[in-house]
Amino acid sequence: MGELAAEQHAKYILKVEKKKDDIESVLMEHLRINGVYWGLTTLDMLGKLSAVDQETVISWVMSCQHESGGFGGNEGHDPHVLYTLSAIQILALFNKIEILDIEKVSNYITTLQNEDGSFSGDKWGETDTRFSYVAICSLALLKQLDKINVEKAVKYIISCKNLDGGFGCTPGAESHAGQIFCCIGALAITGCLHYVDKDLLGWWLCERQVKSGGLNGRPEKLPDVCYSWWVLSSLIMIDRVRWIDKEKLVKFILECQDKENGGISDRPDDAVDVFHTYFGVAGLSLLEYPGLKAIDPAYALPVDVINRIFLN
Ligand code: GRG
Repeated sequence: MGELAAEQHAKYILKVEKKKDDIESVLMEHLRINGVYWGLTTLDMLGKLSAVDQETVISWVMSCQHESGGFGGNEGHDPHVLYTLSAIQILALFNKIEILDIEKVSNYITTLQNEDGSFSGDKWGETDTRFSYVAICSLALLKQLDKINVEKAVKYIISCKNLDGGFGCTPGAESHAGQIFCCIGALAITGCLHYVDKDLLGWWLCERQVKSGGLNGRPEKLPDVCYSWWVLSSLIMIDRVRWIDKEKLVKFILECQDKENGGISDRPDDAVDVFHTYFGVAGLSLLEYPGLKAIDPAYALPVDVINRIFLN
């Protein structure tokens, strides 16, 4: 198992960031801004954010903004609330939120709230609890939460709660760890975790740990490093993280590293990518692995960044 190959992971992220024509970059072209957020947050947790040229990143992020105020996944792409959160998070990492036209960005997000309290991801109207989280997290980071109907947003999220204690993407949809993160994160940010049956949900979440120590996203599925984030952050927010075997999970994540060339994969011996590298390092940070900056389980940004925004 060994240790976290921190230097190699930082090198891997810096290298991927520069590449534009390999298969991973082509596949991620439409959501490049998400990839940049994953990469930069990983570098920050590893204490290596200063290796990046801030100015270049910031001017590229701003070039992804649409006249509506929302951000696209890449230059010239249509805006979506998922990409808008990544843009805000990247600027937050560099302490540059103030360069945004906050009114314009928050108006874009506000117009996506529907009558029933749910959020659409963009003007085409699909609703999903992912978009509720993203809208709430974005507006909270911009200190503009009072622009939406928070009570209705919370009511909608609660309507997505299932009998097993978990949450799905819409009312009645199957519980899934990714959606649970979104619902619990949104409820944590809005101070509404009292609506959650913490023991019932904590039980469902800790049952996600399989023999190898890794976590899956729902019953009978394979473990995947990304659930080290979705499941663990939720367990921390509801104060039940002691219900999983932390040591075994650390071991599983470390087994998914490419120790030579850097990067972390979904499962041992698979190909690495930026998404799993981020979730692996973020999971280790939540597990208090030595040498990593702490990450906030609700905002998915380093705790010092969150403190700078809310305590200053
Ligand atoms: C800022 C961290 C952060 C997130 C933004 C986009 C988003 C908000 C949340 C996504 C939550 C989510 C639904 C995550 C799950 C992603 C995933 C690996 C889905 C795979 O689903 P399946 O059905 O995989 O292919 P399983 O593991 O169920 O077989």
